[in-house]
Amino acid sequence: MNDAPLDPLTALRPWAAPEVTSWRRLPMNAVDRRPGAVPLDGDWHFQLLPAPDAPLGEVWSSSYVPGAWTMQGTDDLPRYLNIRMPFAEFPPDVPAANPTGVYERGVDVPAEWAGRRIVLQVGAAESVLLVHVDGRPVGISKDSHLAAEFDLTGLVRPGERATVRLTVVKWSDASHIEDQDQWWHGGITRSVLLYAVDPLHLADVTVRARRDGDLLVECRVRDAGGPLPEGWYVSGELDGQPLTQDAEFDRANAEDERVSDFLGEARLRAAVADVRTWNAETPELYDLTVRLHRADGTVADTSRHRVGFRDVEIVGRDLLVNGERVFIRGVNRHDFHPLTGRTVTYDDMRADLVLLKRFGFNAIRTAHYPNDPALYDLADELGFYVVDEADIESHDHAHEIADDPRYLGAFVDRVARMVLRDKNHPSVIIWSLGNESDYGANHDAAAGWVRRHDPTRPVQYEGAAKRGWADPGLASDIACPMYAPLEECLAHALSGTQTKPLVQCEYSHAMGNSNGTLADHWAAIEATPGLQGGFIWEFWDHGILQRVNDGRPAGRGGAGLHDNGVAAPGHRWAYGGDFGETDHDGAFIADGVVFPDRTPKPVMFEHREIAAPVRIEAFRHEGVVLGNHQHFRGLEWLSGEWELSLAEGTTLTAPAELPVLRPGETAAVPLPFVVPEDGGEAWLTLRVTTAGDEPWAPRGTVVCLPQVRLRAACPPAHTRVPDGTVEVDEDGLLVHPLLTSAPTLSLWRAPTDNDVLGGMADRWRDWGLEAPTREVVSVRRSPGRVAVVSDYLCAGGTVRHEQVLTAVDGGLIVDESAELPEALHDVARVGTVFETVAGLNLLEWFGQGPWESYPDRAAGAPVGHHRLPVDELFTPYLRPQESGGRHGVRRFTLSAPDTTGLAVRLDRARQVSVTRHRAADLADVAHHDELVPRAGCVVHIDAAHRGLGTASCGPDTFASYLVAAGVHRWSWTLRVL
Ligand code: IPT
Repeated sequence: MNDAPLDPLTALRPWAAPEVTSWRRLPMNAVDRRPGAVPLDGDWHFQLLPAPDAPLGEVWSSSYVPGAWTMQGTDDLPRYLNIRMPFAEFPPDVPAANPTGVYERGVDVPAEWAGRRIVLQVGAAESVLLVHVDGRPVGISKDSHLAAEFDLTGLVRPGERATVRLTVVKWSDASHIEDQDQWWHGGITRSVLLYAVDPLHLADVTVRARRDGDLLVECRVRDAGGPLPEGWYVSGELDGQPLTQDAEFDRANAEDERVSDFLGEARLRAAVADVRTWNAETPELYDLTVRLHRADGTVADTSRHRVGFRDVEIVGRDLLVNGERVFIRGVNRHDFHPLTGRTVTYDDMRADLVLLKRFGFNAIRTAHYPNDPALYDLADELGFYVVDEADIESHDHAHEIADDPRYLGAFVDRVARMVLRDKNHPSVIIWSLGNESDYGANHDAAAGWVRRHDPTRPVQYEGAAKRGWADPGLASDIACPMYAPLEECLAHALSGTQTKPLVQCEYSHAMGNSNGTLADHWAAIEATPGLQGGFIWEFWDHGILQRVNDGRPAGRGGAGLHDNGVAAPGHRWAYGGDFGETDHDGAFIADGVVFPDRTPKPVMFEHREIAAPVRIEAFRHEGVVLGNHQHFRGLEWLSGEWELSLAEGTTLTAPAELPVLRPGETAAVPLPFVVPEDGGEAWLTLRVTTAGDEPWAPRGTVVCLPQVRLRAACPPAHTRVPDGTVEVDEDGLLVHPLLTSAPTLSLWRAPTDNDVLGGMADRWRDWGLEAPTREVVSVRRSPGRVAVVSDYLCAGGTVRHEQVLTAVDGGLIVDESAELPEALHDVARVGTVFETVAGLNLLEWFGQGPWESYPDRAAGAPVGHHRLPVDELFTPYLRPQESGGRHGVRRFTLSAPDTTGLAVRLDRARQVSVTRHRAADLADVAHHDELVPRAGCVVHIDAAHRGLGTASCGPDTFASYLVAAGVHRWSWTLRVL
């Protein structure tokens, strides 16, 4: 029997009561209280109980705040499930086994806080927070991604020590509406602090700053003790210039009999002349200070804000920022960290945003909850358009909850508190009501609240847009589908029935080796009025750094245990199932454009080029036409250098003078080079870098590499007159001193995540493409030439392969063909594979690079002379899969440090890969750390290679990137260096 006195905070089991969204929690507001506060971050006494009503034990351990206990050595480990809830109970119920963290610490309340109003702020706790001070109940809060404040005045004594206890219950009714696609954790994941204000204080400040320079600051004032004292007033200044008090508003308020003595309202105004407007390209900010004065003029409270003047409107079917139809080059971002799980620092967030800026992104959707508050400060400062999303995703029980009145309060509460917190950020251009929660009356209620409270921004909700892009109902001003096929978007934009801007809230799923057809999407978006962009899913691969020996998260001590996307020996990036969960969604959590340590994946370079602010529009006679593709900026912040790459020569460079161009303008620029007569295929690249330091990039950072071909290649004039000898074995396989495995036909690749989840991998397995049986049909020898015909017998059909090996001066020409029967209409690749001796560790090539590229993800890899160590060619996707390919390769050498090696010249630009892994090596393991590199190189030369697409969640690649049945021909020459 537990004879402890009944605790009101637990007695009503608030963790299974959706009607209880909070108890005695203070209203959300936009006043920043961090300056002058007492931080309570650090080690807290900690106990993990098996259930919220379990008795406290005797033994305390410690846990670091902010942080998730699931990442700090408890037996309650992270768990990944996407849609399905991790327990069977139906909303609002939760399992009896319900990990509950009890955090406790002493807090010295400063003596000088006597007479002040003392407030506790808990940055975020998931999913229910119960607060006690010195054993007395203080309050309750839900919403794992917004701060909760509680008034401790009268409960703590200035000059004395108080014991603060924060009880965090992991599973609750709220978990059912926090069913986002991410790891489940438990803990206090954002900072905790204590602050004091004068009883007479600013309860909230709302800033409205328009692009015409009109500034309105609305202040709400309260006195903790009750009625406001006589004579208070507010003042303010913007960049040092005093604001005007809105006397007319004061007069109207004074005459309004509804206005009581308990709530003070005041307005400040300014009309800023020659205002520098805010947009994502030039995020101009002004400093605003608001002061609340007592009658005698002394200052009772101060609030500081950074203000951006800008307008967001929807006109017709266009979303306009400052009157411009801007493109939304967005990404979905979670608060994620591989060492802490969910807790991110200011520096982490800055690093995220700096990286995104450098790769051409201009927008963030805070998937799927309000991100850490500092994110929005950084977005204001660095320049991002933010779709701010409320913490609502009821994926597993979406239909039941959307209309469940018990959850009505929670929906409105979550949306309203987000708006109250973030309303002053110029970066926030759209409010989102949440994610994947069906569509019901609860959404319309939340939308109604926002429309009344903040008429200055559009509202969006994908679940509403689902019912019809032209008529999403009350809850969405934007047609914001997810993973809609491009042809459907185009059809809608061209239909004549479009009424809303079309901005996909999620598209181009970045799981593993992915994001095929991104350039095709953008070509269509930029060419089609009505289409305005979207948000790639997603920024991070959420791999948690894990020790392999004991399966524990490395935690905060794991700093530095990774490099270039790869976990240090003895460690790996954990995904679903790696913490012993039997029910999980595997590597679906690893679907970002950056690795868990923020190393950019190759798609980032693709994106950078697609978003290029300056582009080569055309090549005419002796010049090129350059265009400015920004919305607000000229080119003066950029500098350029021309590079001329000759296939049969080197790369010449010359400084480039960028023309003065306003957004949307083009100009012809003379060619800086006389293109030499010889040298074969010629490419001109404009290497565009930052001319000076930008807040997100030092001077000289590459911004884009637009390119144009000046001269095509002449088809190689092979002389096929045999000269020398060709050695083959009894099976007709080439015997060569540098090859450990002869060139044979390859039809398969290690399935990418898209291949697996899109069903291609299964089909290829059924067809037996991985290891067909090779049967020699004929080997015909003539002087200096061997012609080998073989059949590759697959369950799905027989592929006839012909290989003619001709010895020529100093080398070998390999002419090949493969005939795929109709049944094999969509294979991974058709090409040659061979393996080399060890020691050939450097690849030099003329073709696209230097980073990985594939047929449908090749817009960002310029053609040129590239060189990389073989070990750096491979991209370490978390779940090993086809990787390391280079598109458009014309020729390459593979050499040892003593410059011996081999040289390969291709008949035309082809997909090539050089790695340490056979396709089967990759397909056989689940994690990168299980791969054992081979000493030699595995070389693929593909006549055709299937595009990547995005079929792990969304559309597959386009038909034009598939490998067709029928006859494929290719040829290449092999020489010894
Ligand atoms: C969509 C989700 O909104 C997102 O959180 C993530 O799960 C993404 O898919 C895939 O990684 S929902 C999906 C069922 C279309």
